[in-house]
Amino acid sequence: MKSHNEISNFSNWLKEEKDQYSISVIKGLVMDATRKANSGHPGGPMSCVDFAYLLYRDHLNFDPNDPEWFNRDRFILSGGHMSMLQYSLLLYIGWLELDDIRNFRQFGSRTPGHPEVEIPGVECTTGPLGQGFAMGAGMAHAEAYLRNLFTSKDKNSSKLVDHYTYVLASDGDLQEPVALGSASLAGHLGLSRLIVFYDANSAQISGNTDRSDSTDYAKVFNGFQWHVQEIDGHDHDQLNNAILKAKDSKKPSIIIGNTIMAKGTANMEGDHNTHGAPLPEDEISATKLKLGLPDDKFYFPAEVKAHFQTRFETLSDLSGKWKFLCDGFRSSDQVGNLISICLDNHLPDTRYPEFQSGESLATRKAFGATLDEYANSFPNMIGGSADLEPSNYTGNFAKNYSDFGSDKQTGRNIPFGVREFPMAAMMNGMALHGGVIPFGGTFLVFSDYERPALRLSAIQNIRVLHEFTHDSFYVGEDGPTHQPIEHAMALRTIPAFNVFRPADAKETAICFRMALEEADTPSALLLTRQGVPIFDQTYEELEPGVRKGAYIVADCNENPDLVFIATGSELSLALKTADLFKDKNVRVISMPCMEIFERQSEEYKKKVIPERRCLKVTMEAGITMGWEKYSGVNGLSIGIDHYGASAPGNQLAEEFGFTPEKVEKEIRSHLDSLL
Ligand SMILES: Cc1ncc(C[n+]2csc(CCOP(=O)(O)OP(=O)(O)O)c2C)c(N)n1
Ligand SMILES: [Mg+2]
Repeated sequence: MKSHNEISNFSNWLKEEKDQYSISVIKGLVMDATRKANSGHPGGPMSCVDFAYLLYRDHLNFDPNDPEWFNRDRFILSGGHMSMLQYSLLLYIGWLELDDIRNFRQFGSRTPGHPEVEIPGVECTTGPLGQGFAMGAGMAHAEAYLRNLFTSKDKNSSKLVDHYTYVLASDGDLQEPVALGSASLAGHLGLSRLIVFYDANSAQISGNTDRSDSTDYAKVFNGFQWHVQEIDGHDHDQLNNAILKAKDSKKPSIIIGNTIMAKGTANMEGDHNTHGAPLPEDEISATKLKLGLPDDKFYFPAEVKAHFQTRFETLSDLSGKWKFLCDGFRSSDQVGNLISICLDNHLPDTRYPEFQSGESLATRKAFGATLDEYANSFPNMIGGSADLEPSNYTGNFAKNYSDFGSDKQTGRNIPFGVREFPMAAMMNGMALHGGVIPFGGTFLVFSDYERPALRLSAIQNIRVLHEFTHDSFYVGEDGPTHQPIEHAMALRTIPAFNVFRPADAKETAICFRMALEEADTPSALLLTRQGVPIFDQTYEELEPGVRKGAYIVADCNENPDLVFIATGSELSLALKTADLFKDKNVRVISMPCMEIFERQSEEYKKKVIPERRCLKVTMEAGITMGWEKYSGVNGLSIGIDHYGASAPGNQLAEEFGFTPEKVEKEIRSHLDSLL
């Protein structure tokens, strides 16, 4: 093995020797950064750096001068704990500096504990194992859809989107069901440009993987309809060949790389204790000696950087040609329009669907009608339901725009199957890829299955649209397992996540539009199974109020004695209850989105919800916790703080006190108690 003593002669080394040495330098950086931070994960990066280095050095397409170049290959480090591996490669590219590496895991640094999407060259925030894999599948889906969409308009435009998506997954990633669920779907959908390298180092935090896992992943992925290769993950020829074969495959590919934990260390190879703790100083020194590195901290010779960058000219040419091609297409009718919507993120003009005032319509049906209207002008809108298509009213969309499938990748409906968590995580990948606006539907009660991905969408500030129907005990006969209770408020506890609970069909359409316009925020629309009355007001009359998150729907002439604040189906309950209070001044407020209301000026908020003494009553068919914020001291929250029951919804409304008469009684007795 070559050593630093010979580096003055670096240009005469064989490529293989230069590569091997560059890999050793990364190992040195990983050991030094984790040691200096006194935290981090050296073992994993040292086991899969052979793959990652060769991929970046010889295969991955990117524009060295533009980390955001649209047609770049995507690389996702699903095992985000191995962040120092990715940061080292970004240092080699030049998107990070050596000082960033020295500041590993420090406040405000560009090298946080786990990769975060804001860092140039990092495609998504990873750390929660399994989700990076699923986001990779989502990115590969977005790529396949866009490639086929462009090609269908003009086959010369097929080169506008035609990249690969690489995922580096660890043992823990594959043990997570979300990875397997998305792998199953990716195989079925034929996402052929998805390439996963599995770092099978047989070690994880608590010991060797054989304590908890005896899965034959080759068999599993074969069964998932993937192209499977199993190789020695340290053998460079095998790695290069496997990557080339994977690119050629018509199926998604997994390269199972058998590797050794902490490969190259002096005395700790294979030791699971290297997973999450810096190596001891003497082990670092001994390892550097073994690898031919000087015993310096953060050693990063210019020769290594230059060797890594020899492909940069070709890469710059590639993106330059792409930009030329793209500019040429901008003036063309069809492809130009797609570029404007998908690549430049222009929201096309649309109309709201017409709804008949005075009639009753479930807001889930209003969502379906709005989706049909919008899908027309938004070719970038793709998505579907986790096998609740008839209930979610996405069936028309599926009929009009076909299922996406391995033989029809222009299809816009994604038949997710009963895979809620993979759906939500893949949607995140699609949104991060860009070019598409993903939506996904299921029952509100199953939003719990998606929750980790909802949180990750909010952390990443991305636009995903979740449709959650059957939003209260009014679901009825299916019983308590299907009746959300704590879910609306539980979703509202996720920071930077919009929860819309529209009160009628027109509010639903406006909230849908708002969710699309919130380009940096994920949204959930909570929708009724049962019919609710459609407002008399026109869209023009409603829109300014809805856009503020909460607004006065019905008011009194004088200062109100009672202020009702309601969401969704409880707005009509509030209005009917108000009619029973002829002896009081009542104001009724619709609050379709608490988060957006909170963003309004103090002046507006006080105008809508007065500070002066009056009884504030909130109404939502869910838990009351959280509503005290608006009902205040001595206020009243009408809700349900226990599980539901199996019975027709209207009967449950009687039982649970959700009729105007019962609410009136509760309010009057509350008023009495305050005397
Ligand atoms: C969902 C989730 N659960 C738990 C963790 C904590 N954690 C981080 S890495 C890891 C397992 C590490 O094993 P492996 O994936 O094989 O990585 P290696 O030790 O090979 O680097 C765990 C449990 C996590 N990051 N995400
Ligand atoms: Mg492992």
